Amino acid sequence: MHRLVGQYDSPFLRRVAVTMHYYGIPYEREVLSVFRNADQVAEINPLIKVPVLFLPDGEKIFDSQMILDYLDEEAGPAKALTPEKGAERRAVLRAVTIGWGLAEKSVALSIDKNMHANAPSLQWRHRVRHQIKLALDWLEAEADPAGPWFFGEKMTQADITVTAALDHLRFRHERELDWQAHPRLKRLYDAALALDCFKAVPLIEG
Ligand SMILES: N[C@@H](CCC(=O)N[C@@H](CS)C(=O)NCC(=O)O)C(=O)O
Repeated sequence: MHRLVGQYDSPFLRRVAVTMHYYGIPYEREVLSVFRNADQVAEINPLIKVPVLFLPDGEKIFDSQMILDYLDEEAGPAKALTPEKGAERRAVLRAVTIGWGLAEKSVALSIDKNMHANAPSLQWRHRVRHQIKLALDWLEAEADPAGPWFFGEKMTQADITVTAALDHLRFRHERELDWQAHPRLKRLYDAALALDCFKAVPLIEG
């Protein structure tokens, strides 16, 4: 059995877990917090980061993008949510990178609010909020106008990653979201959250 280390409130872990449900790859989870259980996480990953995926034979993979790469290989090219090669692959990865980066900025803002509450760098916080806005605007402009998914009729990893990032933003920093300005993102977000693979991985602190 695969073992996935981390909490569902991590957008990085969540996009991995949703993808595993989508591919029908079962896993058990080890719920460790990178803050409360930092020593245990450090024994697993020297960067003290999640997600980490243990394969059934004990091999481990760090970082959500590396894990998705492995999962795509397991699923095979016909089912993989990231095309195997060429311009189509690069287009999906381009959108995934901005969605993944959006998640990174949303998490950075949470860490800043929790850990630097007494000494905030307003300049840095302003920069992160600006990066979040620009990423949202870019995703909105690039998403297929007719939808329902980022690339039209076919769901890809871009939809899962962007939805995991948007849901983290909604959960932690709702003020940063302006759904009226981003109707294409709202449509794909609603469509993705209605899928069984997303329902199986609720955004909870644990
Ligand atoms: N690039 C990594 C980022 C993972 C990441 O930053 N995870 C957060 C949890 S949401 C974490 O472990 N933060 C602890 C830290 O960076 O100190 C990935 O995509 O997996």
